[in-house]
Amino acid sequence: MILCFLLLQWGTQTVGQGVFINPVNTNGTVRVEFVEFEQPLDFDIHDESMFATSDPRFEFPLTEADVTWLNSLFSLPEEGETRERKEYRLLTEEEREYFHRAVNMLKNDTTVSLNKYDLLANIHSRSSSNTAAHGGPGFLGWHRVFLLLFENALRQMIPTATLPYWDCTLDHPLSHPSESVIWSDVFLGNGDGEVNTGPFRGWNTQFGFGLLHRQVSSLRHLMSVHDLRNILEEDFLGNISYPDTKSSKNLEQLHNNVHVWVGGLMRKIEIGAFDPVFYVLHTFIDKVWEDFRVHQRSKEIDPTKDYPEFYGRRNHASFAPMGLGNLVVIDGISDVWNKNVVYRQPSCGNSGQNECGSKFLRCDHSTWTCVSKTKDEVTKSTNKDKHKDTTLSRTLNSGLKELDNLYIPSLLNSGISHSVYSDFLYPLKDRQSTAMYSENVSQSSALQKAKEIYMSHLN
Ligand SMILES: *[C@@H]1O[C@H](CO)[C@@H](O)[C@H](O)[C@H]1NC(C)=O
Ligand SMILES: *[C@@H]1O[C@H](CO)[C@@H](O)[C@H](O)[C@H]1NC(C)=O
Ligand SMILES: *[C@@H]1O[C@H](CO)[C@@H](O)[C@H](O)[C@H]1NC(C)=O
Ligand SMILES: *[C@@H]1O[C@H](CO)[C@@H](O)[C@H](O)[C@H]1NC(C)=O
Ligand SMILES: [Cu+2]
Repeated sequence: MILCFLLLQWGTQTVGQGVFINPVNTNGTVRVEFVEFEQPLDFDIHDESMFATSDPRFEFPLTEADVTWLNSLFSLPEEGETRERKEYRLLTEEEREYFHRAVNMLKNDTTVSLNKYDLLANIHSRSSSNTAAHGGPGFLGWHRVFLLLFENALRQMIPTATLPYWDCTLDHPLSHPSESVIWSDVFLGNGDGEVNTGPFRGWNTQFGFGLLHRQVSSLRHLMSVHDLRNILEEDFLGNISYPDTKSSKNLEQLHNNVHVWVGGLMRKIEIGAFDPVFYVLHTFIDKVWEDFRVHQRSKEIDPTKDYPEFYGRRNHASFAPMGLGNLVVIDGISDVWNKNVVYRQPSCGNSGQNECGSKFLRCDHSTWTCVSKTKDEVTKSTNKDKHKDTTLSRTLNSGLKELDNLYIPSLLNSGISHSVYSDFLYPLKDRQSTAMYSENVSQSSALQKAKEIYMSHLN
């Protein structure tokens, strides 16, 4: 009886393994409340050992103020509230300033535990090991919801702020992508060592991880246009996700490489979100996923009904709790999250000086694609009068690089299990055992329980 009522009220649709519950209220708000991150179910399975064991420091109890604030982030854009997410280098000076200021306002706001920026980063830390955030097909949906929470937080500070994205395929063609203008003080600040230029200079982090630091370009590689083409050759979410996909088409693995390439805080799953690079990278990944969903629609595949039956770890089962509010994993593939989001990408074709629509980009006429300018190019072309002693800053930076290296061993001593992004590969050789977990949802008591918990929250 009650169930029927709910079904009518929330407009459920049947898909794949079970029932998809649309998380949106009739008035457009998302009906969720923030629940603490204690795993409500026993997901204790033998192959969890390769994932980060949660650091007890991340698990401090949330205060009422924390929960109230986190709850306030669970809302969808209002009707007509379009959020244009542009490539970082396409932002106007004013938009860039708003984004940077809003991020810093979150960092400065200590009305919640730590501060608002770090509390959200901590939510990612807590979720890194025991939810669908990583290591499976729930990855994209989890981060899509998380981005919306962060964007809502920005807009509480500056109502017009949105998330820019860092399209690292624009940097990939450079002979030294670390020289991209993205690592200048106009954008993310320096990438070598402690961040002492740009909008996030001098930032501290939490839990003893020191000052914000990076080590760009020391390991792995950025994503390329070729990677994007590979992704778009596939048709289903399962074809571009763990556990079932080889790395050249695995969007999560491709993104892991970028995390490692940036280095420093970004290199570790548990603490990556303490560097704002996390958000501009994830917004890019989300854009790639949205392009993929458009491609799916062109082939008459409905992305809101496409969740793979072979999902690997139990945390990625359709009805496992997402770990964000009382959403479940499959809610992540809904269209509601990005309904009001528009992605704007650069393309060659503008006339005049800024062919790619930005003084920070140029058009490569041999491939007819946009490519980032380097720091030097930008300095030469736009800042002739602003004199900079690059030799001095290089010397300074190489000194800092050594400093940066010091962080890595000290982390090793801290007793944290190091799930470096690279170790996040699902062991395909273990496919036999993982197949066990892709069971009939309605027969699984744990998942049944998850469903009940979810339904009771809706009640
Ligand atoms: C939307 O509906 C929910 C559930 O009925 C209610 O709790 C919430 O206050 C409403 N929000 C607005 C903005 O009207
Ligand atoms: C954040 O606080 C610092 C130190 O008090 C201050 O210099 C800075 O202007 C503040 N930033 C914002 C965006 O409020
Ligand atoms: C893509 O996914 C579909 C549906 O799960 C599957 O049938 C197909 O074999 C996959 N293709 C590849 C190349 O893995
Ligand atoms: C799942 O289990 C239920 C209950 O035992 C059964 O009715 C249903 O046919 C099963 N579905 C599949 C796809 O095996
Ligand atoms: Cu993540």
